[in-house]
Amino acid sequence: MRYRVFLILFAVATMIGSVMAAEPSVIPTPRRYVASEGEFTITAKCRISAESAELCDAANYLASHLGIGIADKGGDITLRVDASLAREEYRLTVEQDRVVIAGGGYGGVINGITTLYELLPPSVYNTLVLPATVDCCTIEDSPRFEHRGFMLDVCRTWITKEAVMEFIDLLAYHKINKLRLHLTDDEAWRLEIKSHPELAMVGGFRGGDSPIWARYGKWSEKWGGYYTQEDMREMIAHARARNIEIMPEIDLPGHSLAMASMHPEILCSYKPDLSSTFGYDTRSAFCASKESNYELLSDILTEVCELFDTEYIHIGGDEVETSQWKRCPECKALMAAKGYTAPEQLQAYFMTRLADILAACGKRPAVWNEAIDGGRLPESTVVYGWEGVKECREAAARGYKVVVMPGQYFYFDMKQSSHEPGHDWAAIFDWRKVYGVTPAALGFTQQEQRNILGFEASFFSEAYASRNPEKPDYLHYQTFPRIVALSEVAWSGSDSRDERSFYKRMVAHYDRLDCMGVAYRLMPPVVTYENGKLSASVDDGATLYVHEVGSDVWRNYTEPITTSSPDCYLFVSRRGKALSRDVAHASYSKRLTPQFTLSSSMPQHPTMTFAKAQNYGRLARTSRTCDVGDWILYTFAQPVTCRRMVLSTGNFQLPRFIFEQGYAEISYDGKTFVHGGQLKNGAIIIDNPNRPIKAVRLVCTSRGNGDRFVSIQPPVIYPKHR
Ligand code: TNX
Repeated sequence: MRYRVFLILFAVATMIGSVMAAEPSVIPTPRRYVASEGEFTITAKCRISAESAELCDAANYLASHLGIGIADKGGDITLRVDASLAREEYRLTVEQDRVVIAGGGYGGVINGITTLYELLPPSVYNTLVLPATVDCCTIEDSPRFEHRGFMLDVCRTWITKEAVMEFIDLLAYHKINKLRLHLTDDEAWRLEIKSHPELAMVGGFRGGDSPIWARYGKWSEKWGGYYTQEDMREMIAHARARNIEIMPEIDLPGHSLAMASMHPEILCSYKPDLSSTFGYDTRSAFCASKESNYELLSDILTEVCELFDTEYIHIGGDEVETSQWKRCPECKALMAAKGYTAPEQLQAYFMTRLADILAACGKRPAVWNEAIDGGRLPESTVVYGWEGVKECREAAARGYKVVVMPGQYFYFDMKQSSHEPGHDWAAIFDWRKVYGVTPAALGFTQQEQRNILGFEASFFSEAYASRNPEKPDYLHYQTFPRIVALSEVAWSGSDSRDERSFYKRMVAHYDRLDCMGVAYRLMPPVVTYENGKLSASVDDGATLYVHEVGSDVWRNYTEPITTSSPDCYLFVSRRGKALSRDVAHASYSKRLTPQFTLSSSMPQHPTMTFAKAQNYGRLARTSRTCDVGDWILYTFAQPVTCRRMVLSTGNFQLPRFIFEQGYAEISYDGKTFVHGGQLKNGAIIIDNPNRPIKAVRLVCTSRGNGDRFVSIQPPVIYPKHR
């Protein structure tokens, strides 16, 4: 009897199972998903039709992914605007004989299309294999936030139009609807301005004979590029078809070294002491008192306003070196005349002048959070909070609309773990931290939450230029799957989080990322060592590889390794273009910190002294830039036996403030030195020295580095393997 009941239950369960497929793993999670019976089959004969002309681009977009044609009417897949829905809301109905995607506006329809892609086999992201089936269902969905943004720094690293458009495709697949292009900075001016053509034609390139100093690993030739207005129109249209608005950022009044290198007349009118830089003027802020500056910026911003169809134009406002204004006689006079006591007030004045220019063009200002420190900007200003949650909350409390993007959650140029590339000034974090974000979890009060427009992540690209930007790999590695988590938290309404179940869904999503061709980051393999056996594992369907120290091959890892030297193996996992960082037993990354003294032909900085590096703490600095023949000497108290020693000039993670050219000399006895190789990006890696090292000297062979000092990092020294 019991057995029969069981059989009946089992039969019922399988029937339900065969009729209603399991809820597919759509990211971001839709508000409502209802499964129904049967499936819809897309064949080569199927047609798409748009019910109104405004949906033509959407129909083309869908057709290009499904590989089927478009019909004027009566298509098997219908796109519709339904005025009863909110602008970005959609209802996707899949029945056995038809599919209807209804959206409140163009964006809603695209959101429905994006979800349909996720219901299909992942080959939809390159060439969909037909026939393809979709399980019948109804999905009703709308975003939590109207602003789901991403910021791309195309200045530090030049990113071509084509590469940006490919990246836009990836953002669109994740329902990101704003792309801010950071178009100007100290290192470049990337947008054609017809009234001042030199800005992009000269300012788009650095190094070589450009007035803009080479930086970040691109030293030997003139390097860069820019977008013509025609290019930009193409990018805007490409993005708009995918429900993404491209917002320009012209970063003012600071971060303007590129502009100042071309037009020194924008700078404050005092004579700076340029002896520490051999004459190179590193001042980067527009003078706030020169009327001619506002005329120039009016020309520029007016063109920008004409080119972009956005309601807002981002005018920067971050990290202004106000020390320049404090020294400028005219800025001082202006401050006195206005009764200002702090330079922040002068910045508020500057930003307000720009806001007036924008208003004359019918646009509103968007600014980084520091811009509101010195006084009230127009009420319609949107504040982008990057420094921290505190700054975001303050802006919201003061009544500004806020885009929440604190660096410690949303700067995807940050490292994902301590031994990976990237910056670390804000935090070291992977997708899990992004996934944990909710306004409440960040501490926003109910009142403050009403002013949150949404979330934005960013990719600042200082560290990309030296890593083969001709390929998207580094950009992808830093941003995916963090963007997958951003997509979820910026879209989905719920404040509850379940990291394990989201991870499962994300791993299912990896199949899609593979088909999109994304070189995303995999979670590091877990490596354990027990009873003389070293083993590694992954839980994401990736393949594991192992590398034995001393050999140069990576082989498939298939079974635990019996060894007494666990520190002699490195593991990495890969799937598609994705990869993990390499992982070893903890003993592998141990470092040595032998006592040493630092000396140099350049005097040390008064506060960032050589002792800072000697203590293996933070950076040391010199008090002037470097010249041909300048040197830095590391003398170890005892000769050091090691497998690798890395000596770097420049800031952590960044080839900047370095010896741009030079070589290393090694001494084993502290008296005689032998050649130890050329510096690369200001650093030398000494691998497997055959004798203990007593001293190393870095010698500079180029004049200047575009800055006022050289930074010196503590040595990084790895012990020999057993
Ligand atoms: C801070 S974000 C900056 C950028 C850097 C970034 C690197 C912001 C407003 N300023 O200039 O590129 O850190 O993470």
